[in-house]
Amino acid sequence: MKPTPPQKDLNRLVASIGTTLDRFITQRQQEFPYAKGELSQILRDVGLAAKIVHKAMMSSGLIGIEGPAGERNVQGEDQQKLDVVANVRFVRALTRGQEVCAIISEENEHLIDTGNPQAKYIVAMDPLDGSSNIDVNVPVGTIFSIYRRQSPVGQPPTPADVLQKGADQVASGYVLYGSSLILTYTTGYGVNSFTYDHTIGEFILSHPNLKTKEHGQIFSYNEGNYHDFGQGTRAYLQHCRDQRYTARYVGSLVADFHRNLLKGGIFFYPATAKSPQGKLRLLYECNALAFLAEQAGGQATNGHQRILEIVPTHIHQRSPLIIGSAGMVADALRFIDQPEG
Ligand code: AHM
Ligand code: MG
Repeated sequence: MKPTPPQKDLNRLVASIGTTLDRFITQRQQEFPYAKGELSQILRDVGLAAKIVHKAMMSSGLIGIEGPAGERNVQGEDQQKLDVVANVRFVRALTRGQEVCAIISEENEHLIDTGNPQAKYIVAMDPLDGSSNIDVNVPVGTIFSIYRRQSPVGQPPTPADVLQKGADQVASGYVLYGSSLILTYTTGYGVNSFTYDHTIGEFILSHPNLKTKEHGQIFSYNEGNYHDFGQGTRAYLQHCRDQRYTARYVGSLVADFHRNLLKGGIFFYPATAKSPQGKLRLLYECNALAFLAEQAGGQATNGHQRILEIVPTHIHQRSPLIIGSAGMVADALRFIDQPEG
């Protein structure tokens, strides 16, 4: 018999790997007696697709899937090849999981009927957000929102199924393909974030019950749009400068949001001359992050209304977005509400 190693070595050798995404989802399953495991399966499908997209991304420079695909998406923006890859991977994973009857994607003009009429859920997603950053190796993300369908189970889903306000989301989250691969989600019971351990192929709980600061020190917006912003917004941004806050803007919403969530801060994408309704999409960008922000103690508004209360009229509808630490968003609204003069 071999001698037993000293206890401290043994502890190191068999240290707990932590809680895997799968185990965490199973443990939290009892929060959804009505869901019978379908919602959990969707979250697992998202995790699987994220790993596959991450793998494609890691070798994109080698196998030639960086750069434009030569098509334009429904928003008239150039589709990058990885956008297309991510869209296919997520749509396939969610379709094969059989718990989703319809998908709305930034990359598809119309609702995708997954051919699962018995399924109770709808997913709205931006499969690869921050796509202009793909071919320069800057972090990008996937954003997703999950809703219960409105139409009766067994029938084909309709666009009305997805035109629900953000407050009706049953879950939302994002994947951040950054210096590590991170999956963050909420089902309305707090925000939890998982980091991918590639040596064992699992997401491990790394940021349990995330709460954002009431006030942070970071402000994030595209300075090139400054002169297009309303007077109140410009006054608040000047206030941020006067306070000597730190300016940080990646240009990938997921990355900017994740940093501000962890460190405390505020992100702006107001209406501009080029995008009079704002640039970001309500159903698969703003709502998902607004749900997460609120669950983490933050706030999200379009400048006049809580994001989660906006009733959408179009699946690709845009919205201005101001999101982040609750105290900073409240300060911004005070500046924005002041009469012009
Ligand atoms: P995309 O979904 O086509 O990638 O566009 C959304 C992105 C966000 O990730 C980011 O916050 C914003 O557009 C950046 O826009 P801009 O380059 O105008 O500052
Ligand atoms: Mg995109």
